[in-house]
Amino acid sequence: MWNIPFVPPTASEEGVSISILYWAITALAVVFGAIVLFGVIYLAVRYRADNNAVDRSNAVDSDLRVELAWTLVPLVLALIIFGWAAKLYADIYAPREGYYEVFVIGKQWMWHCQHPNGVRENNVLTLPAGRLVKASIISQDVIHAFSIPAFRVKRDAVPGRYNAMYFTPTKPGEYHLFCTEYCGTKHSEMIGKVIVLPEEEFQAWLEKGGQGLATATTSTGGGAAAGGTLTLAQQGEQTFKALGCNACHMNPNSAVKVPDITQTWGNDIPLADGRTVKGDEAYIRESILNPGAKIHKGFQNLMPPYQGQVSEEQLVQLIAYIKSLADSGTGGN
Ligand code: HEC
Ligand SMILES: [Cu+2]
Repeated sequence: MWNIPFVPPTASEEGVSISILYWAITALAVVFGAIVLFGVIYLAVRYRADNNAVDRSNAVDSDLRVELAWTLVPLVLALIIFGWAAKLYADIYAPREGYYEVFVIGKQWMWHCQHPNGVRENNVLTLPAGRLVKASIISQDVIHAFSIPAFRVKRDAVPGRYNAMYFTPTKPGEYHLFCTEYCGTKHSEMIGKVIVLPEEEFQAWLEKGGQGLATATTSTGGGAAAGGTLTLAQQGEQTFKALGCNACHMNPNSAVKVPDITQTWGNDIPLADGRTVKGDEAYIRESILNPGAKIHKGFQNLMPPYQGQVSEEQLVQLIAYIKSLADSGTGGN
């Protein structure tokens, strides 16, 4: 009982700022609480019924200065806290640049994590210290929530949608990982750990394909190609072929006229109904599962829907592959 810490360790840049905000709000609450508490005690004692020492004639029943003070001071304080908290919120949830990306898939009842170089981990997430991390989070079944108290971050894992959050781990060590959204019988067992390694150790760990640590649940990526693990994008390329996507896409002899998917990622996609959408994870995901929902302008609804035929893991791979086509200069802008 007594080894439960009063606050969790603070092991991310964002966590430090959030802790400062948290203690500032606590301090304000204590100060105002004390003013009210001691004010009540003082007035109750001074104006008690049998105290004849006080003059009760001409009692003041309003004073504009006092009313303005107790309205404006809390208003200004509340606005400062709002602005401060909104900035910290945006640091975690608004898009940022220059990150290391991991994909997190929640399922009843475990966390599955995928690194860009192909390393996979179950209920463990290994991260480098001192680097901005983007976690792209999705669920395979019900709503879960991915929570790392030591970093002061959490985000819902929602089926059908990629939710992102950003944070910068600072201190190497081992931290708790929780599901914080009730998700069924074994919700309380949906726990794991986040391991933060110094940058060089992390690189060495990645190169060894995620081996070498006491994380028996870690496994290397699919397809044992010569030379080691396949990257996430390479796994995606294999999945692409395995599902027969290349019968139409990336095939110069395709009988069906298809959009150039090297031009999909990061570009504005014109749709047949006149709208324009961004070629992001959500668009690619929907284009695979339910292609008819958004038809690329100038093309026909000839792609079969893959709903129910691809797993979340395969979708993450396919997205990484299509993204890599744009990044590698074979297309893109
Ligand atoms: C029978 C041919 C065919 C197959 C097989 C096929 N597609 Fe398509 N795909 C199309 C056509 C036609 C479109 C354009 C119409 C549309 O937007 O649905 C398209 C559109 C797309 C788009 C949107 C691209 C953009 O820039 O708008 C993506 C992404 C995509 N396909 C991925 C895949 C993946 C991944 C697979 C395999 C799981 C696959 N396709 C299998 C024919 C095919
Ligand atoms: Cu859960």
